[in-house]
Amino acid sequence: MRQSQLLPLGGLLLFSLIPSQLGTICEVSQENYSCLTLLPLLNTMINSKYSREIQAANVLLSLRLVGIQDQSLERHLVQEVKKNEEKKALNLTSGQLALVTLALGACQNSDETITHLHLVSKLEKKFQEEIENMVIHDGNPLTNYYQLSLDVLALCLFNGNYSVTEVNEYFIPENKNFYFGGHFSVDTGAMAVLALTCVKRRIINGQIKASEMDLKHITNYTESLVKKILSEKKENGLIGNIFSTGEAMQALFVSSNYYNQTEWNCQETLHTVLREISQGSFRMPTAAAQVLPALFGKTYLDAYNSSSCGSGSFNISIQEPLPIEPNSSSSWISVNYTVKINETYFTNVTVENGSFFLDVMKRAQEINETVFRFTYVESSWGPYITSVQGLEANNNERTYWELLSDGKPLSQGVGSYVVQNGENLEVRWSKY
Ligand code: B12
Repeated sequence: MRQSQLLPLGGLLLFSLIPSQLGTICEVSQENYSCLTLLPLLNTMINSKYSREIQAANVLLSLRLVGIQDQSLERHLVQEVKKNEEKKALNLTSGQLALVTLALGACQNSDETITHLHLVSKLEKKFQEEIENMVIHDGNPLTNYYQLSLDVLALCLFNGNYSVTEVNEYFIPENKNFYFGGHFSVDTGAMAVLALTCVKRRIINGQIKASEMDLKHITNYTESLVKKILSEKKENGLIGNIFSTGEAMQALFVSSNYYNQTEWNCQETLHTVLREISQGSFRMPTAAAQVLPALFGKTYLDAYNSSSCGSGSFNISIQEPLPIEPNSSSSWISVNYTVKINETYFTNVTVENGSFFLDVMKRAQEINETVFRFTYVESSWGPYITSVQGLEANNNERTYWELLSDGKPLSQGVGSYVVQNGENLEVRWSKY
């Protein structure tokens, strides 16, 4: 354990956990938190230097916002992001390109890199393609509204072109794209609040033109989205679930005019998030990257220049991941696995204790290729199931493969959900 190298950062964390610019909304007392609380989170992100591009963009954006610098990590991430952008810019979805733009442009005094790579003008086109797809396909974007919000946010922060009237037309809070299976998506709503807040600030500062009516709509939509976010607040302070809470906090930080202080106890939320961190809930780099800015009182809106980001006057040491000890005394568990389309296909499989959902699917596929064959793509959250029995998920039709355990939807993917003995796992053909 090389903790001595990490102690200076601990000091930094104690200091930074007081989000000064948030006034009375979210004051954190120093005594409540150990200086080592955030180290697992940072280690996850910093050790993600070998990870995929969109993960890299998420991590780079987050570290830059809070002002944590590690030169070699930063170089690696910038290279990764650029390599991806140069090689297959056309393959990036709009939101991926927006994240790349945000990450490379974040906290820099000049936006040289993003200008050089023409990222903003490419993003303008991608955003238009999303709108065109909605016109043709019954209001369904190529991707989703989380990504459209990322698009508007990046275009707004880095002076791209977009139509305020178009934003108003599509970001009505009742739009179906804010809901999955009829349930409001906190992550999506939070990202939209950040985007709309950016646009509103630009209008008020006279940086873009808009009618009185447009401004009024933006204000009303933001207010309504904030209400919906707050209505997803749980008893323990989480908003939505543990993975949406960081971005929901960002949205609430920038929209404090729209609710009164009794409606949200920020300290309670923060306390629960910090407890979850110590319990290892944020082992995925993307999860860690999405929650970190809020813990430092930062939001994606701070990315527009260096003065609004963390100070950046400190360095951190990378703690290499500990080698995983081979499990010599492995035991076996038995789980039930079902694929449900119209019919139900069932099998029982035996896997090693500590296996992931993905291991169960692979084992079932070995048992019966015809019934249990499946495909997946790697994403920033790990493997995403795209087809089972050759039946492909389709955004134009809002279809996907839903993961469930004992009939309840899981809040993790097949690559990170650890299965238990006797569990009833299901992959269900669903509409969102
Ligand atoms: C949109 C969305 C969906 C859409 C994706 C299709 C579409 N139209 O785009 C739908 C509704 C189908 C969906 C499904 C699921 N989702 Co989802 N989704 C999101 C959301 C809101 C935005 C993703 C995005 O576009 N990111 C931005 C782009 C730039 O990044 P990207 O990596 O290129 O995005 C792709 C992947 O994120 C992928 N994806 C979406 N969800 C998930 C979930 C997992 C586990 C994986 C591996 C990939 C993945 O789809 C994106 C578009 O291609 C995020 C919220 C968030 N905070 O990130 C949740 C989120 C990623 N989803 C989540 C979950 C749990 C799921 C499901 C496992 C739910 C379930 N019980 O079935 C399934 C995935 C099952 C599978 N087939 O493998 C969690 C993941 C948490 C975790 N620790 O793993 C998140 C963080 C929401 C939350 N707060 O709980 N999702």
